[in-house]
Amino acid sequence: MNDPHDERIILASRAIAKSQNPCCFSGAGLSAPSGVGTFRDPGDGWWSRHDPMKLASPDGFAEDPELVMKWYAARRIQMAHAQPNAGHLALACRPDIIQITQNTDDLLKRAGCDRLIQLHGDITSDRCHGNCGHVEHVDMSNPSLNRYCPACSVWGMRPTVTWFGESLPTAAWALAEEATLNCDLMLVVGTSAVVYPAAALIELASRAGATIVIINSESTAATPLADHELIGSAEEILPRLLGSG
Ligand code: BJW
Repeated sequence: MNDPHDERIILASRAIAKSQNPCCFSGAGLSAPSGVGTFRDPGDGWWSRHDPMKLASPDGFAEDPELVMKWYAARRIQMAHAQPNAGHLALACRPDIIQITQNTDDLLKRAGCDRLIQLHGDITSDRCHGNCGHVEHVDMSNPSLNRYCPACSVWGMRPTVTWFGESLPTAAWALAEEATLNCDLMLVVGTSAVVYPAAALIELASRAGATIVIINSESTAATPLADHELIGSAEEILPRLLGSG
């Protein structure tokens, strides 16, 4: 008897093969098999152990900058030891797929994805919180902790990522909206789809008529929008779906 999971993968593969203009919208679940922590997985997600507003908001940084930078240092060291997994590599084998990611790690980049839009910034650099524009590359295996901005002396340097209450990087958002409106199929990989405005891209793609293919270890807030939903690990499903495994 045919495995219904295999049949679902075959049907979704056919939709991808027919697509002229595919894009991929990803989240922390894509990097989870590489050993990078997710935010909302019960038990081991960061937000099930810590208050997100204390670690990922301007108010949290103002209140306890040492706590915030220590948390980022721990994540950066975790990422420095991580390698792209089979999911990242399968996506990199398809340069026609524009990558829109909420992930701030560099695993898609290291896998070889060139058409990459990072909606929540890039954890591999720090920028001046005072907005003088100074940016510094971070040694991910030995990240710096709190320091004043060396360019304008304002307190202090912080990760070049988007925190709660902050606007998304304007250029990245514009590119993501354009890619979403132009795509005829969107892969939605490893995201709980609860953080806005990023999650609104799935609704935008769906309303514009794109086929939505979700790959996630469980159902999510985006499930009602799915034309194809494949429940399982991204590193196992993506290579099969994209013909590289
Ligand atoms: C697997 C797997 C495997 C595991 N295989 N799958 C409209 C409505 C409601 C609220 C708002 C709204 N508009 C704005 C808001 C407020 C807020 C928001 O959305 N809050 C909601 C959470 C309630 N949004 C914002 O504040 C945003 N800014 C903004 O809107 O600016 C305008 C504004 C200005 C002023 C005032 C108000 C608004 C900014 C959002 C910033 C998000 N920042 C973070 C942390 C920083 C980045 C970093 O340090 O790296 O970004 S939070 C965190 O969530 C991170 C992620 O990018 C983001 C999304 O998480 P993601 O990727 O979906 O991960 P998880 O953990 O949630 O899900 C993982 C999934 O994978 C799970 O489903 C697993 O099952 C699955 N999985 N292993 C496949 N192997």
